[in-house]
Order: sequence, then structure tokens, then C-alpha cells
Amino acid sequence: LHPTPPPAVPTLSDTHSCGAETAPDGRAAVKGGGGGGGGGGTGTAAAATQPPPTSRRPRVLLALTGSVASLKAPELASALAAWADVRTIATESALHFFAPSDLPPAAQPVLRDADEWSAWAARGDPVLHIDLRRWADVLVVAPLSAHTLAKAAAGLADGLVSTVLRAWEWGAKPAVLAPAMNTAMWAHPCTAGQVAAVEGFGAVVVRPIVKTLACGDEGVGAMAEPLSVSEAARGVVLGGGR
Ligand code: PCO
Repeated sequence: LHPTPPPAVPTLSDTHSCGAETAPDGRAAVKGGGGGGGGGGTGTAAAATQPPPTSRRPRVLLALTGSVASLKAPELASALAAWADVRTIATESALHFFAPSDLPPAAQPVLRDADEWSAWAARGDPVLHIDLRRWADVLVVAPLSAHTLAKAAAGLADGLVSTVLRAWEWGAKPAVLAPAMNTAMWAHPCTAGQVAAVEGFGAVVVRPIVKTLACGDEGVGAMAEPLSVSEAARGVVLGGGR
């Protein structure tokens, strides 16, 4: 754990900018955008998305959740910052696995639940999860923990990351989700339906890959490689649709 004081909340006008589905070549298999999958879902929310104006860089809202794959946060944030302006949010559990100061400066500060409350005191004050939603062209939740996947599928909203997910303009703005969890959790009977649910909303799900996991198990459940996640996000945001 790397405890950090809550960072100052920047204004959004700042311009700092149930089974293995790994592709045969070992790269992450990508599904989503209403195409079903994750256990036979039949997604329906494949509305067209607007690409960002070409006069500015794409804007990625990176959300980190409580999977050990949050160890990869610095690598993923760097990959995204190479082509996009990045803002970063994290659950409290995610912060067990990386230090915000390890992220590239372009992906700092890391906003967390406390920032939602400190940003708001009275009517008219900014509502952080809404302002972040408005700012972003694409949401990237990587890693998406088993818990946050379940909350997203059910529409639960009890923190900064889950309120962004609940407030997301599904169908109008793309979202890329990269689940990561133990193999048995991925294989749990509840997972396929939850993946199908978020794909039904319109999410692109970058499937976990086979690796030796943090607990020593070997199997599907590791987060797709950061570059694969970054490329999936770049594809959906610059492609202007899914
Ligand atoms: C924990 N869960 C996991 C799933 C996520 N793991 C991963 C990789 C890392 C090492 O390459 C940890 C990034 O295994 O994404 O391990 C209990 S088994």
C-alpha cells in the first residue's frame, strides 16, 4: 500500500493535457460493442460514437480497480499518454497495487473517492464523476476487478469509479473494459452474464489472458497486455464507433 494524501482536484478546463478466450497468438481477444460474447450475451447498444475533434488529442479517462493487475498502471498509463490526454481515477483497493507517483506526470493526479466529496460542498459546485464523463472521449477501466465488473453490470454506484460507470453515456461514448481476476473467479457462473451485460451497454471487453497469476495459479485471468488495452482504446476512439 502506498498511502497518499488526496491530490488537489484539477479543474476540467485544465488542458494538460467462463473460459480462456486468448487469441492463438497469445494476444488478448477483443469483443464487444453489442456483439455478444462473454457467455452468449446479445448486446444491443451499438450506437455510433462521435470521434473527438481532430484539433486536439483524444481524451482518455483511465480507471484502475482492485485487481493485482493494477501493478501494471504505470505501463498502461504511459501507453495511453503516448497518444492521448489522460486523466486517472482509482478505487481505494487499486491503490494497494501502485503508487500514484509512479505514473507518468501526464497521467497524474490520481483522483479517488475522497476527491468526489471534497470537490462538492454546495449546489452549483462541480460533480466530479459527471465532469470527468463530460471531459472524456473514451473510458478505459483496466484492470476491471471482479467486484467492479459485478457493480457495473448491476448499475451499483458507490464510489468515483462506479459512479462514472453508472453515469457513462453508453452508446454515445465508447468504453473499453479489461477484466482481471483469478481463473476460478473468471470461470464463476456469474461472470459470463455480467460480461454480456456490459457488452449489452456497448462496452468493448478486452478479454483476460492466460498467465501465471499473482497467487501462483496458471490460467486465464491476467489482464491483457497494456499495449493491447491501449490499442483497443485507440481503435474505438479514433475509429469513431465500434
Ligand atoms: C489474483 N489475480 C490475478 C489476476 C491479475 N493478474 C495479472 C498478472 C500480473 C502479473 O503479470 C499480476 C499483472 O498475473 O494480470 O493475478 C489472484 S490469483
